[in-house]
Amino acid sequence: MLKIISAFRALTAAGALTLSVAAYAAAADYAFEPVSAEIKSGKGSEVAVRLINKATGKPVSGAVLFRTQLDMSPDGMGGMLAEHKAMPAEEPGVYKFHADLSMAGGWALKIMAKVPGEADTVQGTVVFQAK
Ligand SMILES: [Cu+2]
Repeated sequence: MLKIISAFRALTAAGALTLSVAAYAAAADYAFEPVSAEIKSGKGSEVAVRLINKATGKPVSGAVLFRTQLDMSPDGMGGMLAEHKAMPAEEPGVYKFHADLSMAGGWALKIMAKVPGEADTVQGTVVFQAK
């Protein structure tokens, strides 16, 4: 009986491991990239990212970017945040924001998103240069 139980436990553990690896691979199939890595410093700057499916190379529409942070971590100022507001989508797979960038330099948009058909949260960090 003990042997059967431990065999079952081993099987369950192996199954759980396979599942989590598969889920990770699926979320990693997506990437956020800058529409243009160079943006304007100042108020109302346009910050846009494109979500692509890495397997097909195609843009992915309909994602919900439920959490975003825009900060200057690329220039060692992770505590420096910028107010930003989501704008209506105009192009498939492109997610646009208006941001008030108080300083020129490197800005990172950190994103957590729900993608249609993907159970796991997709995360991304996109770096921009404000001039
Ligand atoms: Cu700064």
